[in-house]
Amino acid sequence: MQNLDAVLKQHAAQSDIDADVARAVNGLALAAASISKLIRTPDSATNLGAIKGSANADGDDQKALDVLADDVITAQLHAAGVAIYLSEEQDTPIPLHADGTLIVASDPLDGSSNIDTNVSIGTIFSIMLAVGGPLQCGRDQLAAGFFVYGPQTTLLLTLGDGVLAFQMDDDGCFCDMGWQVALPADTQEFGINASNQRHWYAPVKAYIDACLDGRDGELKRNYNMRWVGSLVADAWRIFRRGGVFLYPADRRDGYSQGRLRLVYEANPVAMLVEQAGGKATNGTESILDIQPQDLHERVAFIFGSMNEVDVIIGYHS
Ligand code: AFP
Repeated sequence: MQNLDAVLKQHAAQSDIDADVARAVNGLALAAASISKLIRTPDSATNLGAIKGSANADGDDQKALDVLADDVITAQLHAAGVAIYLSEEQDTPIPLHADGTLIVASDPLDGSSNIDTNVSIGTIFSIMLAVGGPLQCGRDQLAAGFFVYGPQTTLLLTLGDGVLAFQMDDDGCFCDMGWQVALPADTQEFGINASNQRHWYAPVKAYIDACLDGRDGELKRNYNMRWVGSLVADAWRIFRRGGVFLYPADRRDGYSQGRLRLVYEANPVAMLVEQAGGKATNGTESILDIQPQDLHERVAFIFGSMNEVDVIIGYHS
């Protein structure tokens, strides 16, 4: 089995841009290995879930690990010669190298509310050409992926030609899992935070009601539900066995466009989903075709098994 380094070397041989992409992904892998070690190292003096007293661009409390992960990633992207870093933890774009060719956008620590509950958390990233500027459609991504810091430390990666999966060994090396990543087209498993049901708009409410009605309902099949509350953990499960994930827009203040951020959460996951044969939408439009207007803008995010996402789109039309 090839390890990540070998896969990136092969990719780098194709063109200069690909060589820069390979360097950036390698830098992110080094950062992820450090973050994974930080999470696993017993240290009673440091509470990684401690609130830093500062807030990110969206007013979310920053946890100690949010800031630590952001610092580690910034340092590795600087070492990798990246031009600009876009982060959930930084209000504005961070210039790194004026002669760099790439922009890397990242959610350095996804699932912060799960940090001190020993539930899987992760790092999400998107790589684009610097010439396109910070607000590019997801279709313009050159590469995307996410790391999961769970029972295993893993990476799901696309370089624009299918999806590859890696697991980190004790030396911090990411080894190919030999898994042909292909999203099953059908599923009977959905993921949504059902505590928000009273705030949902009619299409999502009707779909989830139909799922809960089971075999006697209009969808004529029984459904299961899973919700971890970490996008990376819910996404990894869906890549593994199929399913649909919904974080829709709802009537709560601040949620008229959902909760997840388009540039560094939805776009990279959507690229992986489409590369694995699935579908990603806001209910009416493909996520990858949405033109971002703001670095931290939110988007209603629905993705997963192709045929089931089509059913959900049907409820929106
Ligand atoms: P945090 O990083 O603030 O924990 O948010 C995690 C997240 O962005 C995403 O990973 C989850 O899918 C979603 O929010 C969970 O949201 P709820 O807490 O509303 O279920």
